[in-house]
Amino acid sequence: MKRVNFEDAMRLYDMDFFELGLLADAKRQELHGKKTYFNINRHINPTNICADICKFCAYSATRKNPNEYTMSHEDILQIVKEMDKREAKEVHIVSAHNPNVSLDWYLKIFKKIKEQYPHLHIKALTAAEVDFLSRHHGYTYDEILDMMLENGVDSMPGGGAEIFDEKVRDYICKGKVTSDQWFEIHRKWHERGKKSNVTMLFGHVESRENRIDHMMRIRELQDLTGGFNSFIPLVYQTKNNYLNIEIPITANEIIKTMAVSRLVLDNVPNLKAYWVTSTINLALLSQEFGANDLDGTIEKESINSAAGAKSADGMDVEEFTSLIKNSGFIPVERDSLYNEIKIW
Ligand code: V47
Repeated sequence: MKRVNFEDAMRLYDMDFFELGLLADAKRQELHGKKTYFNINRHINPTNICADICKFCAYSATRKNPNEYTMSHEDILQIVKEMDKREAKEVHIVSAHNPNVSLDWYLKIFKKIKEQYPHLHIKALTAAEVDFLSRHHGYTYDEILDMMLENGVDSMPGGGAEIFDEKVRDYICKGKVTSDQWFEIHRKWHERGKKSNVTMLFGHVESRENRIDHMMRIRELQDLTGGFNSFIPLVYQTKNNYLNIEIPITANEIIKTMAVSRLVLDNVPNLKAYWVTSTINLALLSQEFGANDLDGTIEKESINSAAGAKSADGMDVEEFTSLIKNSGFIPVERDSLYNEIKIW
Protein backbone atom coordinates (compact mmCIF):
# COMPACT_ATOMS: atom_id res chain seq x y z
CA MET A 1 0.00 0.00 0.00
CA LYS A 2 1.24 3.49 -0.91
CA ARG A 3 2.46 5.59 2.02
CA VAL A 4 -0.13 8.04 3.33
CA ASN A 5 1.05 11.62 2.79
CA PHE A 6 -0.21 14.76 4.53
CA GLU A 7 -3.04 15.43 2.04
CA ASP A 8 -4.10 11.75 2.06
CA ALA A 9 -4.29 11.85 5.84
CA MET A 10 -6.51 14.93 5.77
CA ARG A 11 -8.77 13.13 3.29
CA LEU A 12 -8.95 10.08 5.58
CA TYR A 13 -10.62 12.27 8.20
CA ASP A 14 -13.33 13.18 5.66
CA MET A 15 -14.08 9.57 4.68
CA ASP A 16 -17.18 7.70 5.75
CA PHE A 17 -16.62 6.70 9.39
CA PHE A 18 -17.07 2.96 8.82
CA GLU A 19 -15.02 2.83 5.62
CA LEU A 20 -12.16 4.53 7.46
CA GLY A 21 -12.58 1.92 10.20
CA LEU A 22 -12.30 -0.91 7.68
CA LEU A 23 -9.05 0.51 6.29
CA ALA A 24 -7.51 0.91 9.74
CA ASP A 25 -8.76 -2.52 10.78
CA ALA A 26 -7.16 -4.11 7.71
CA LYS A 27 -3.80 -2.63 8.77
CA ARG A 28 -4.35 -3.77 12.36
CA GLN A 29 -5.25 -7.30 11.25
CA GLU A 30 -2.22 -7.45 8.95
CA LEU A 31 0.04 -6.61 11.90
CA HIS A 32 -1.70 -8.29 14.84
CA GLY A 33 -4.77 -10.24 13.74
CA LYS A 34 -7.35 -10.23 16.54
CA LYS A 35 -4.82 -9.98 19.36
CA THR A 36 -5.14 -7.13 21.83
CA TYR A 37 -2.11 -6.62 24.02
CA PHE A 38 -2.05 -5.46 27.59
CA ASN A 39 0.37 -5.37 30.46
CA ILE A 40 -0.03 -5.90 34.20
CA ASN A 41 1.51 -2.65 35.30
CA ARG A 42 1.52 0.03 37.90
CA HIS A 43 1.94 3.78 37.50
CA ILE A 44 3.81 5.67 40.22
CA ASN A 45 3.90 9.47 40.19
CA PRO A 46 6.40 10.29 42.97
CA THR A 47 6.06 14.07 43.14
CA ASN A 48 3.69 16.75 41.85
CA ILE A 49 5.91 19.77 42.49
CA CYS A 50 6.75 21.26 39.12
CA ALA A 51 9.03 24.00 37.82
CA ASP A 52 7.15 24.10 34.51
CA ILE A 53 3.66 25.39 33.87
CA CYS A 54 1.58 23.51 31.31
CA LYS A 55 -1.90 24.91 30.81
CA PHE A 56 -3.46 21.45 30.35
CA CYS A 57 -1.98 19.95 33.50
CA ALA A 58 -4.10 19.35 36.59
CA TYR A 59 -1.54 17.15 38.28
CA SER A 60 1.16 19.59 39.29
CA ALA A 61 0.71 21.52 42.51
CA THR A 62 -0.69 24.96 41.71
CA ARG A 63 -3.26 27.26 43.17
CA LYS A 64 -5.95 24.98 41.68
CA ASN A 65 -4.31 21.96 43.27
CA PRO A 66 -2.41 23.10 46.36
CA ASN A 67 -1.78 19.60 47.76
CA GLU A 68 1.89 19.23 46.96
CA TYR A 69 3.67 16.00 47.77
CA THR A 70 6.99 14.23 47.31
CA MET A 71 7.20 10.53 48.15
CA SER A 72 10.16 9.12 50.01
CA HIS A 73 12.06 6.23 48.45
CA GLU A 74 10.61 4.05 51.22
CA ASP A 75 7.06 5.02 50.13
CA ILE A 76 7.88 4.12 46.55
CA LEU A 77 9.55 0.82 47.46
CA GLN A 78 6.51 -0.13 49.53
CA ILE A 79 4.26 0.39 46.49
CA VAL A 80 6.62 -1.66 44.34
CA LYS A 81 6.65 -4.44 46.93
CA GLU A 82 2.85 -4.63 46.84
CA MET A 83 2.62 -4.55 43.05
CA ASP A 84 5.26 -7.24 42.78
CA LYS A 85 3.10 -9.50 44.96
CA ARG A 86 0.31 -9.03 42.43
CA GLU A 87 2.68 -10.17 39.65
CA ALA A 88 2.85 -6.82 37.89
CA LYS A 89 5.63 -6.83 35.29
CA GLU A 90 6.19 -3.13 34.73
CA VAL A 91 6.51 -0.04 36.88
CA HIS A 92 5.85 3.21 35.03
CA ILE A 93 7.40 6.13 36.91
CA VAL A 94 6.67 9.71 35.86
CA SER A 95 7.01 12.78 38.04
CA ALA A 96 6.53 16.50 37.80
CA HIS A 97 9.72 18.58 37.36
CA ASN A 98 10.65 19.06 41.00
CA PRO A 99 13.47 21.58 41.51
CA ASN A 100 13.71 20.89 45.27
CA VAL A 101 15.09 17.36 45.11
CA SER A 102 18.47 16.14 43.92
CA LEU A 103 19.26 14.34 40.69
CA ASP A 104 20.14 11.38 42.91
CA TRP A 105 16.60 11.34 44.33
CA TYR A 106 15.39 10.74 40.77
CA LEU A 107 18.04 8.21 39.80
CA LYS A 108 18.64 6.22 42.96
CA ILE A 109 15.07 5.01 43.24
CA PHE A 110 15.52 3.20 39.91
CA LYS A 111 18.68 1.54 41.20
CA LYS A 112 16.96 0.44 44.40
CA ILE A 113 13.99 -1.02 42.51
CA LYS A 114 16.30 -2.82 40.06
CA GLU A 115 18.44 -4.27 42.84
CA GLN A 116 15.46 -5.56 44.81
CA TYR A 117 13.24 -6.55 41.85
CA PRO A 118 15.53 -7.32 38.90
CA HIS A 119 12.67 -8.99 37.01
CA LEU A 120 10.58 -5.77 36.93
CA HIS A 121 10.73 -3.58 33.83
CA ILE A 122 11.30 0.07 34.73
CA LYS A 123 9.70 2.49 32.28
CA ALA A 124 10.62 5.91 33.54
CA LEU A 125 11.43 9.55 32.82
CA THR A 126 9.75 11.28 29.92
CA ALA A 127 11.83 13.38 27.53
CA ALA A 128 10.36 16.41 29.32
CA GLU A 129 11.85 15.17 32.59
CA VAL A 130 15.19 14.38 30.93
CA ASP A 131 15.27 17.92 29.56
CA PHE A 132 14.36 19.40 32.95
CA LEU A 133 17.03 17.35 34.77
CA SER A 134 19.61 18.34 32.18
CA ARG A 135 18.78 22.07 32.47
CA HIS A 136 18.38 22.12 36.23
CA HIS A 137 21.41 20.07 37.20
CA GLY A 138 23.77 21.06 34.38
CA TYR A 139 24.25 17.74 32.58
CA THR A 140 23.99 17.00 28.85
CA TYR A 141 21.21 14.79 27.52
CA ASP A 142 23.81 12.09 26.85
CA GLU A 143 24.97 12.17 30.45
CA ILE A 144 21.42 11.95 31.82
CA LEU A 145 20.51 9.08 29.48
CA ASP A 146 23.66 7.18 30.45
CA MET A 147 22.86 7.68 34.13
CA MET A 148 19.35 6.33 33.51
CA LEU A 149 20.85 3.20 31.95
CA GLU A 150 23.40 2.78 34.74
CA ASN A 151 20.64 3.01 37.33
CA GLY A 152 18.31 0.46 35.76
CA VAL A 153 15.83 2.29 33.53
CA ASP A 154 14.75 -0.14 30.80
CA SER A 155 12.60 2.02 28.54
CA MET A 156 11.22 5.54 28.24
CA PRO A 157 7.54 6.42 28.31
CA GLY A 158 6.05 8.60 25.59
CA GLY A 159 4.96 11.54 27.73
CA GLY A 160 5.80 15.17 27.17
CA ALA A 161 5.21 14.99 23.42
CA GLU A 162 1.90 16.91 23.66
CA ILE A 163 1.60 18.50 20.19
CA PHE A 164 4.79 19.11 18.23
CA ASP A 165 3.53 22.12 16.26
CA GLU A 166 5.55 24.97 17.76
CA LYS A 167 2.72 27.51 17.82
CA VAL A 168 0.32 25.22 19.67
CA ARG A 169 3.11 24.00 21.92
CA ASP A 170 3.99 27.56 22.83
CA TYR A 171 0.39 28.19 23.79
CA ILE A 172 -0.21 25.04 25.87
CA CYS A 173 3.19 24.41 27.47
CA LYS A 174 5.62 27.23 26.82
CA GLY A 175 9.05 26.79 28.38
CA LYS A 176 9.19 23.03 28.60
CA VAL A 177 11.11 20.66 26.30
CA THR A 178 10.81 21.83 22.66
CA SER A 179 9.69 19.47 19.91
CA ASP A 180 13.20 19.26 18.45
CA GLN A 181 14.65 18.52 21.89
CA TRP A 182 11.98 15.86 22.52
CA PHE A 183 13.04 14.08 19.32
CA GLU A 184 16.74 14.56 20.04
CA ILE A 185 16.35 12.81 23.40
CA HIS A 186 14.40 9.88 21.97
CA ARG A 187 16.83 9.58 19.05
CA LYS A 188 19.75 9.38 21.49
CA TRP A 189 17.87 6.80 23.58
CA HIS A 190 17.15 4.69 20.49
CA GLU A 191 20.80 4.97 19.44
CA ARG A 192 21.64 3.27 22.75
CA GLY A 193 19.60 0.29 21.54
CA LYS A 194 16.65 1.15 23.79
CA LYS A 195 12.94 1.45 23.12
CA SER A 196 10.45 4.17 23.92
CA ASN A 197 6.87 5.22 23.28
CA VAL A 198 5.38 8.41 21.89
CA THR A 199 2.16 10.13 22.88
CA MET A 200 -0.01 12.87 21.40
CA LEU A 201 -2.23 15.03 23.57
CA PHE A 202 -5.30 15.90 21.47
CA GLY A 203 -8.79 17.29 21.82
CA HIS A 204 -7.86 20.78 23.03
CA VAL A 205 -6.87 23.70 20.78
CA GLU A 206 -5.05 21.71 18.10
CA SER A 207 -6.34 21.17 14.56
CA ARG A 208 -6.44 18.01 12.45
CA GLU A 209 -3.46 19.47 10.56
CA ASN A 210 -1.51 19.71 13.82
CA ARG A 211 -2.26 16.07 14.62
CA ILE A 212 -1.13 14.87 11.21
CA ASP A 213 2.01 16.99 11.40
CA HIS A 214 2.67 15.37 14.81
CA MET A 215 2.33 11.88 13.31
CA MET A 216 4.53 12.75 10.32
CA ARG A 217 7.36 13.94 12.58
CA ILE A 218 7.17 10.66 14.51
CA ARG A 219 7.20 8.64 11.27
CA GLU A 220 10.34 10.46 10.15
CA LEU A 221 12.36 9.54 13.27
CA GLN A 222 10.94 6.03 13.29
CA ASP A 223 12.22 5.52 9.72
CA LEU A 224 15.71 6.30 11.02
CA THR A 225 15.77 4.47 14.36
CA GLY A 226 12.82 2.03 14.61
CA GLY A 227 12.90 2.71 18.35
CA PHE A 228 9.24 3.54 19.02
CA ASN A 229 7.23 0.59 20.30
CA SER A 230 3.87 2.28 20.43
CA PHE A 231 1.93 5.42 19.61
CA ILE A 232 -0.46 6.61 22.30
CA PRO A 233 -3.05 9.27 21.51
CA LEU A 234 -4.07 10.82 24.85
CA VAL A 235 -7.51 12.40 24.94
CA TYR A 236 -7.36 15.76 26.68
CA GLN A 237 -9.15 15.75 30.07
CA THR A 238 -10.86 19.05 30.73
CA LYS A 239 -11.01 19.41 34.53
CA ASN A 240 -8.93 21.44 37.04
CA ASN A 241 -6.53 23.08 34.62
CA TYR A 242 -5.93 26.40 32.88
CA LEU A 243 -6.75 25.56 29.28
CA ASN A 244 -10.48 26.25 29.63
CA ILE A 245 -11.78 24.12 26.79
CA GLU A 246 -15.57 24.38 26.92
CA ILE A 247 -16.55 21.83 24.26
CA PRO A 248 -14.80 18.47 24.61
CA ILE A 249 -13.77 16.50 21.54
CA THR A 250 -16.45 14.13 20.18
CA ALA A 251 -16.23 10.35 20.34
CA ASN A 252 -16.41 10.30 16.55
CA GLU A 253 -13.31 12.51 16.25
CA ILE A 254 -11.43 10.44 18.85
CA ILE A 255 -12.07 7.20 17.00
CA LYS A 256 -11.24 8.76 13.63
CA THR A 257 -7.94 10.01 15.06
CA MET A 258 -7.11 6.48 16.20
CA ALA A 259 -7.84 5.14 12.70
CA VAL A 260 -5.91 7.88 10.91
CA SER A 261 -2.90 7.35 13.15
CA ARG A 262 -2.93 3.59 12.44
CA LEU A 263 -2.75 4.37 8.74
CA VAL A 264 -0.21 7.22 8.88
CA LEU A 265 2.14 5.54 11.35
CA ASP A 266 2.75 2.50 9.17
CA ASN A 267 6.18 1.98 10.77
CA VAL A 268 5.14 2.07 14.46
CA PRO A 269 4.08 -1.47 15.35
CA ASN A 270 1.56 -0.78 18.11
CA LEU A 271 -1.30 1.67 18.53
CA LYS A 272 -2.34 2.04 22.13
CA ALA A 273 -5.90 2.98 23.08
CA TYR A 274 -5.19 4.38 26.51
CA TRP A 275 -8.49 3.66 28.27
CA VAL A 276 -7.62 6.07 31.08
CA THR A 277 -8.18 9.09 28.82
CA SER A 278 -10.55 7.67 26.20
CA THR A 279 -12.85 5.74 28.62
CA ILE A 280 -12.83 1.95 28.49
CA ASN A 281 -15.82 1.90 26.12
CA LEU A 282 -14.08 3.94 23.44
CA ALA A 283 -10.85 2.00 23.98
CA LEU A 284 -12.75 -1.23 23.30
CA LEU A 285 -14.32 0.28 20.17
CA SER A 286 -10.90 1.53 19.04
CA GLN A 287 -9.90 -2.12 18.64
CA GLU A 288 -12.01 -2.10 15.47
CA PHE A 289 -10.41 1.15 14.29
CA GLY A 290 -6.74 0.21 14.39
CA ALA A 291 -5.81 -0.09 18.07
CA ASN A 292 -4.14 -3.34 19.18
CA ASP A 293 -3.04 -2.43 22.69
CA LEU A 294 -5.04 -1.33 25.74
CA ASP A 295 -2.03 -0.43 27.92
CA GLY A 296 -2.73 -2.29 31.14
CA THR A 297 -4.40 -2.63 34.47
CA ILE A 298 -2.51 0.46 35.79
CA GLU A 299 -3.60 0.01 39.44
CA LYS A 300 -3.28 3.69 40.17
CA GLU A 301 -2.62 6.79 38.15
CA SER A 302 -2.51 10.44 39.20
CA ILE A 303 -1.74 12.64 36.18
CA ASN A 304 -4.82 12.04 34.07
CA SER A 305 -7.17 11.32 36.96
CA ALA A 306 -6.32 14.78 38.39
CA ALA A 307 -7.86 16.24 35.21
CA GLY A 308 -11.03 14.15 35.37
CA ALA A 309 -10.12 10.69 34.02
CA LYS A 310 -11.72 7.75 35.87
CA SER A 311 -8.42 5.99 36.39
CA ALA A 312 -7.48 6.64 39.98
CA ASP A 313 -7.82 2.95 40.88
CA GLY A 314 -6.92 1.04 37.74
CA MET A 315 -8.72 -2.11 36.65
CA ASP A 316 -8.92 -5.70 37.78
CA VAL A 317 -7.17 -8.07 35.35
CA GLU A 318 -10.11 -10.53 35.20
CA GLU A 319 -12.53 -7.76 34.34
CA PHE A 320 -10.09 -6.19 31.88
CA THR A 321 -9.51 -9.42 29.95
CA SER A 322 -13.17 -10.37 29.87
CA LEU A 323 -14.04 -6.96 28.39
CA ILE A 324 -11.50 -7.56 25.61
CA LYS A 325 -12.83 -11.10 25.02
CA ASN A 326 -16.45 -10.00 25.01
CA SER A 327 -15.68 -7.42 22.37
CA GLY A 328 -14.41 -10.13 20.03
CA PHE A 329 -10.65 -9.84 20.53
CA ILE A 330 -7.98 -12.04 22.09
CA PRO A 331 -6.47 -10.61 25.29
CA VAL A 332 -2.73 -11.23 25.21
CA GLU A 333 -0.66 -10.27 28.20
CA ARG A 334 2.66 -8.86 26.99
CA ASP A 335 5.81 -7.64 28.61
CA SER A 336 6.95 -4.06 28.15
CA LEU A 337 8.79 -4.90 24.93
CA TYR A 338 5.78 -6.69 23.44
CA ASN A 339 6.96 -10.24 23.99
CA GLU A 340 3.88 -12.40 24.57
CA ILE A 341 3.51 -13.76 28.11
CA LYS A 342 0.06 -15.34 28.22
CA ILE A 343 -3.16 -15.57 26.24
CA TRP A 344 -6.01 -14.97 28.69
O1 V47 B 1 2.82 13.92 29.07
C1 V47 B 1 -1.36 15.80 31.21
C2 V47 B 1 -0.68 13.96 29.61
C3 V47 B 1 1.01 12.54 29.94
C4 V47 B 1 -3.48 15.89 30.77
O2 V47 B 1 4.49 5.63 27.38
C5 V47 B 1 -2.91 14.84 30.03
O3 V47 B 1 3.31 3.86 27.76
C6 V47 B 1 -4.95 14.32 29.14
O4 V47 B 1 2.63 10.03 28.89
N1 V47 B 1 -5.55 15.35 29.79
C7 V47 B 1 1.58 11.53 30.89
N2 V47 B 1 -3.64 14.05 29.24
C8 V47 B 1 1.02 10.15 30.60
C9 V47 B 1 1.80 9.45 29.53
C10 V47 B 1 1.59 8.01 29.28
C11 V47 B 1 0.42 7.42 29.67
C12 V47 B 1 0.25 6.05 29.43
C13 V47 B 1 1.22 5.30 28.83
C14 V47 B 1 2.40 5.92 28.43
C15 V47 B 1 3.48 5.09 27.82
C16 V47 B 1 2.59 7.28 28.65
O5 V47 B 1 -0.30 12.84 30.34
C17 V47 B 1 1.67 13.89 29.83
C18 V47 B 1 0.58 14.71 29.20
O6 V47 B 1 0.65 14.64 27.82
N3 V47 B 1 -1.61 14.83 30.31
N4 V47 B 1 -2.50 16.46 31.50
C19 V47 B 1 -4.86 16.15 30.61
N5 V47 B 1 -5.46 17.18 31.22
